[in-house]
Amino acid sequence: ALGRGILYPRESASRELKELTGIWSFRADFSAQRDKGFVQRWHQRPLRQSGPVIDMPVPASFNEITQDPNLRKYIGWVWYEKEVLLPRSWLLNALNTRVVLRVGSAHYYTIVWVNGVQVTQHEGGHLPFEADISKIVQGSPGTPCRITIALNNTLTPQTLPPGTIQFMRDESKYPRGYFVQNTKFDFFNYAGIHQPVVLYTTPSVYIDDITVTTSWAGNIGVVRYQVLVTGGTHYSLLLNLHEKEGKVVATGDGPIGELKVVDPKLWWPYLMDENPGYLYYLEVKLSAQVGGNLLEDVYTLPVGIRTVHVTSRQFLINGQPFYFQGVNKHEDADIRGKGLDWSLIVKDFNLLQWVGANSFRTSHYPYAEELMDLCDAYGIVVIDECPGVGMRDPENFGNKSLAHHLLVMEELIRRDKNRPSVVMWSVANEPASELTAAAYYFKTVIAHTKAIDPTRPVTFVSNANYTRDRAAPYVDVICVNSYFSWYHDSGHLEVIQLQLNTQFENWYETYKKPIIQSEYGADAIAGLHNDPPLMFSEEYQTAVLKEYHSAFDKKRKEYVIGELIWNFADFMTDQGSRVLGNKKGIFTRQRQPKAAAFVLRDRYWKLANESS
Ligand code: BDP
Repeated sequence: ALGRGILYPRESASRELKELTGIWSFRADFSAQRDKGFVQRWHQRPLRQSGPVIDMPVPASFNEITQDPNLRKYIGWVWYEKEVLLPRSWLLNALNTRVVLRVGSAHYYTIVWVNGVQVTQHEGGHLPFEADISKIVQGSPGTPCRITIALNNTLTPQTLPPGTIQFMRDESKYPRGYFVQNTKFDFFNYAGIHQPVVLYTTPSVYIDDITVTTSWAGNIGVVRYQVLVTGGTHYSLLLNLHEKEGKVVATGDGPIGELKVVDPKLWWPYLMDENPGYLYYLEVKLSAQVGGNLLEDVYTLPVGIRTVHVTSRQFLINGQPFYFQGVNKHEDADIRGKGLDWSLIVKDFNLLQWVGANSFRTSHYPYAEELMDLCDAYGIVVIDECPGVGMRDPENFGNKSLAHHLLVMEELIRRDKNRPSVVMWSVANEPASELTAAAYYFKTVIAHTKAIDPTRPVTFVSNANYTRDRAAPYVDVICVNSYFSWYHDSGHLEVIQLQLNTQFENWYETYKKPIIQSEYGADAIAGLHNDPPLMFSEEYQTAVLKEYHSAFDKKRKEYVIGELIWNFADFMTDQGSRVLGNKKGIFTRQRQPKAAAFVLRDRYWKLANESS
């Protein structure tokens, strides 16, 4: 277990926050071994003194910011740096202030220095990490705080997602030392500091983590809480649960307890209630005595009261059958790549609501906390997926991969465990689950996930044959992807209903578990038309969708519990067989609707009206 928390940094009466969003200095290490930065110790002096630096926005992927094709496809170490001045009150250790540096996410392997001293390192993109830097910055008040972040986007068979580096040694064909990164997943391996870097303060005795689980019975809602305090042992805790406008509905004290709410307003998904995504706020107040001083720490956590259960045929939220009418997304957009972008986030929520989607899967990695917050607030249900994608080779199922996979699940659950929107964990997408090694591997990953979070079902997304899938026995919900009349029987729309029906029946008869169609779709290049429908035209994409929908409707009232279109929007991939990326979006990459978006919109609103 990780032993400590990673609460989202929020300002409060006891906590200040400084966002380091904006322009950082940047230098990619183009030396043959990519090791010049370490040999020359670039972190020891300001980066600009090491050689030429360029301006780089944070958060953003670095790949598409400049006109340099070599930076777009760069593999290896890149260096970022920012100098900041800290307020005097942060620097006087007499005030028992703790200064923390937090990176929302950086892809992939990251080392962080402050004023030349290494403060942390982290493996894996998408998830946050932090370091207490008080000792370093408080030693030298008045000097700027120089934050250096080196990150390496190289993927190996043991990373998540995995990849391989291939050296091209034939010097009659490739320049000396030439290498490429190969991956088996279908999106561009954007890299950089993708989510905000912040500095924040807490008192030296502080609220380190909060875990809540919720339930309700009759007219009583129950919020069970556990608070982890770090930095001291003599403290007291007071808690209250209040409504947005401040009305307190329950109070408690101590690190573990239960709050009871009379006539609770439950957290309901979008379209299931007039007021979806209802949140209460759990305010935790810590008081501690440190050397004659009274310290106080305050942290407020949004809480939604809801339950999740899975039966052999249904997915129940608050005891009501829930049908996932949703999408798969990517963190992907022009210019910024996978970097957090508020305009894009809010636009995407508007589009989700417009299309009538009540849910999405975070294909194929965890998404930004800022976006997850809106899922909680709008009632958009989330299947929270880890970066287990492109695991197609036996080397991806060894002990080292497994140990890392378990750690990633711990980090993901630690970050998202309190979110009412998250109703299920997905531990992988389309792994080679027919391999012998996959059986033990996924049995272990799924058991570990359930041990850390016993409150949520667990799945992974399969595209294996139902008779040969060795991981499916361990999941609560079967998630299957299929591309009938696309990758198989290309152009033959008439096979879809038959094949989909067979697929559903085979899986259900084998496992007696509810099934989500976790991907289906077809590429369409916006503006390309052909009737009769031909592949890549908007007409073909809509025709594929309609065939799938007819088949869903036959099994929907039985055990098919959801449909997630592939994909919400067009997105960038590696170069190869794709035309400037994957075009299976119902929206373009710029978020304009294709004909398929209107088809899905009609369907989703019809389903919503049927069930209300
Ligand atoms: C599925 C993958 C997804 C791809 C999609 C496709 O899960 O990442 O983008 O196919 O080929 O197999 O469009």
